[in-house]
Amino acid sequence: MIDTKKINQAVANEVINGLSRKNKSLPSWLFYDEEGDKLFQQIMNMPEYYLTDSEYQIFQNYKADILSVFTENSRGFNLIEFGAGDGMKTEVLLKYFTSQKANFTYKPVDISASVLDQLANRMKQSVPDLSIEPINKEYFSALEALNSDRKNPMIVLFMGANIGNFALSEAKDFVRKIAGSLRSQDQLMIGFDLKKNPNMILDAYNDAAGITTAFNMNLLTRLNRELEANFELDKFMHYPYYDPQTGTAKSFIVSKEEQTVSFNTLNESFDFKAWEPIHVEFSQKFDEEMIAELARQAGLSVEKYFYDNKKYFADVVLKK
Ligand code: AVI
Repeated sequence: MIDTKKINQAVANEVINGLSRKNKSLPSWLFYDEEGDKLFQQIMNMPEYYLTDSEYQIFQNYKADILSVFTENSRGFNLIEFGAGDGMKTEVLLKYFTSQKANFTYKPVDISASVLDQLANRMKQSVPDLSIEPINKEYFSALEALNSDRKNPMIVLFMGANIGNFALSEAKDFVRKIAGSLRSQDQLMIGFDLKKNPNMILDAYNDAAGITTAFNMNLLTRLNRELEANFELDKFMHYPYYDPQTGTAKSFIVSKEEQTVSFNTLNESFDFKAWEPIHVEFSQKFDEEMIAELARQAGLSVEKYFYDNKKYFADVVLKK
């Protein structure tokens, strides 16, 4: 590989591995460059994208019950959040917990220092009394570091249906790994998007205004910019799919014709057949049986389900 220019090696590796496969695929984290972050914010405001409102409603309706569950073992706790994003929903809980004088420290974890800075600034403004200690580490190094020195129980939050962006087998590994760091008084709260009318799910990943299409196609723009690829966007299309039996939603970018795409910085090119898909995202939907199985295989039990009014979404507290 030619490496004379400054390229993002992680992105380059994903492209080389993913586009060389018989069934082409690219990981969904590639969506989130600066433009992708903005488009995702817009998706969350689309009428079809019910997920954000559903989880927001859960926190509004059950913030007091959530605090009771979090404090049943100990008055003090560390609140560790993986993948907090802009913190809009977490803020509901943090404001309430602080107003109730709960004894806790909020520890958002992210590998991006700028994401943490933005989050900390937001919280300083909106929840001035909050005790916050951002952790600029990879998720599991953060848990390891926390475990080496703590008195209070920890509660790990992984909300916003982020668990659905793993393949189911990877989601199981992920929960098992978190469980390995939990002690008997600790808890884990995960946000799950639930199985529902398949058309509603499909629409959430195919909004009429075309924001999800723009979000997915932006991945190609990113590769054109960062790796000097020559994807012609009008020769590809966004194709969402949902299987109501397995609960798996997938997004594909499909090549509309036979073509070759070159990557200047990699000195590589990849051939596409007409209608050949690149799988770019899982958005797994769950039911209670699947959630119980996910917990069981990690040696955890389900302590409490919190649902929105329409049962579109659930935040579920698990414990050892
Ligand atoms: C971040 N994640 C939970 C979103 C989802 O619903 O899977 C990402 C997304 N992709 C397209 N629309 C939203």
